[in-house]
Amino acid sequence: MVVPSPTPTRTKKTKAVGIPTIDLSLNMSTLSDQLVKACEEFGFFKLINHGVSKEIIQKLEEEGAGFFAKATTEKQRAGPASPFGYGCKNIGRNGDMGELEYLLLHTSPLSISERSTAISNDPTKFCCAVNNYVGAVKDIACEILDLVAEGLRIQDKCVFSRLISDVQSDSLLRINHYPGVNGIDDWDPSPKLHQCKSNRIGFGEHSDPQILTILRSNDVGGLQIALQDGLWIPVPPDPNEFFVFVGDALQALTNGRLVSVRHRALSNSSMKPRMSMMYFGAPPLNAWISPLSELVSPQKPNLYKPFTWEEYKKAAYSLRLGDTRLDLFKIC
Ligand code: GA4
Repeated sequence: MVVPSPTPTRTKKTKAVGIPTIDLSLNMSTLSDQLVKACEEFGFFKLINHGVSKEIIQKLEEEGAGFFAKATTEKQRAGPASPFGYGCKNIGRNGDMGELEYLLLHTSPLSISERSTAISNDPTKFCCAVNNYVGAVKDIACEILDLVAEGLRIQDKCVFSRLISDVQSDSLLRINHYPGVNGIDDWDPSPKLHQCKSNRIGFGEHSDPQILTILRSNDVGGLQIALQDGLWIPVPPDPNEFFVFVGDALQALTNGRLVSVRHRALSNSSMKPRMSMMYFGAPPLNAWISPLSELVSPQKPNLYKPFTWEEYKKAAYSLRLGDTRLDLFKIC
């Protein structure tokens, strides 16, 4: 496993960078422009004053913590993670590994209900916590996407949000649990004298394939994003706020104007485990993704061939985590 340098190295001189912050409570006409700017320059921003109740967040956090505190054999009853359920260390289907365990769920209420009995001793409580959380973050994602469409001067303001609010949407929820410094030995009891317990890869470098990701974590750090010049910057955790990532599908829909952000998580920098929950807003499997006509011009020719979300997912699962899968659909 490659151990990244803890201090980022600069490939070329860049200004000191601050992660953009978007205040959703500000009813300003410039909010949509600020959002577009953040998505163009970083493909990432911190979202404050989002209006999601603390109770909704806390209930899901409790369910996640309760599940990961169970004995390994019990957790394995909820696995494997392919297609949905509990996973430990294995990521995807092509040998990618990370120092984490996780729950991967489809957000359709039926799918959540089917999985809940293997995950929780109180499946109704678990379903409630997940459905309420997913409903709340989906609304936030739709609000952001409508503002982004406005900022891009697209006529149909719901062109992006419609894809993720569709009842057939293929959106996912993932809860990642990265062990604290002492937790690694529970998984790997073999005595390794010089085992390096800090800055191991929790979840390797990648971009998210979907339209938009909304992340919330506890107060333990580890998340890093890559700037467009390749510099990695740590994202200080903030349990009260969300972090938003542009995904590959939004990059394609906007003809490359908005960029999907490469990110990774390092584990074990803290005694306390990190727990993050991500909502991945995705289109229905049969939805077509192609650059919007308003964003294509002789100066900005079409960059991507049209593809369905199902085709894109297949491509993603046939490649490795860190591959730039959007390149497969580039018009040369
Ligand atoms: C990254 C974003 C989401 O976590 C995820 C991941 C998925 C998985 O863990 O099964 C993938 C990864 C993610 C991108 C490329 C493929 C698919 C692992 C992998 C190697 C659930 C998703 O949708 O894509």
